[in-house]
Amino acid sequence: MRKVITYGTFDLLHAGHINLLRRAKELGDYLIVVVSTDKFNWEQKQKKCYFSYEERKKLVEAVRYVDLVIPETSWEQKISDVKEYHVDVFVMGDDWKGKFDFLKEYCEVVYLPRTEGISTTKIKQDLGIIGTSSQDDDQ
Ligand code: C2G
Repeated sequence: MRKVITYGTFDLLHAGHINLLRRAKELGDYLIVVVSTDKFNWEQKQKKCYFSYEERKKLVEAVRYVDLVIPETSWEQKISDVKEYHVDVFVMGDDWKGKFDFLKEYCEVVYLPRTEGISTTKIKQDLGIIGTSSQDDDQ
C-alpha cells in the first residue's frame, strides 16, 4: 500500500484545499493529513483559526480522499511521522517548494501547484472580516 502524507491548517476548508487533497491521494492508496493544532498554529505560524482543531479535523476527515487525520504539534515531527507511518510520498502545495527537501532521504517529496484565486485569507477579506492589506498567510 502506497502511503501519502501532507500537512496543513485547513481553516475554512475550501476548493484549494480539496484540490490539494484530491491530487495527493492520486499519488498513492492511503492519505494521511496532519492538521495543525491551535497551539501550533498560533505559536509557530501566528495563525488564528476560525475553526478549532477538533472542528478542522472533523471537516478534513469528511473529505473522501482522506484516510487518517493526526495532529501537527511541531515543525520537527515530519521525519518521525514518515518513519512511523511508513510513508512513501510527502506532498505540499508549491508555496512550500524546497522547504521540505530534507525529507527526500526518507520518501519522495512532491510539491503541487497551488489553486489560484482562493485562500482562507481571501475569504476573510471578501467577507470584510479582515482588511485587504493583510498578508496572505494562507499557504
Ligand atoms: N493550498 C493550495 N491552494 C490554495 C491554498 C492552499 O494548494 N489556494 C495548499 C497549501 O499549499 C498546503 C495545503 O493546501 O499544501 C494546506 O494549506 P494551509 O491550510 O494554508 O496550510 P499551511 O499554513 O501552509 O501549513 O508543516 C506545514 C504546515 O502545516 C503547512
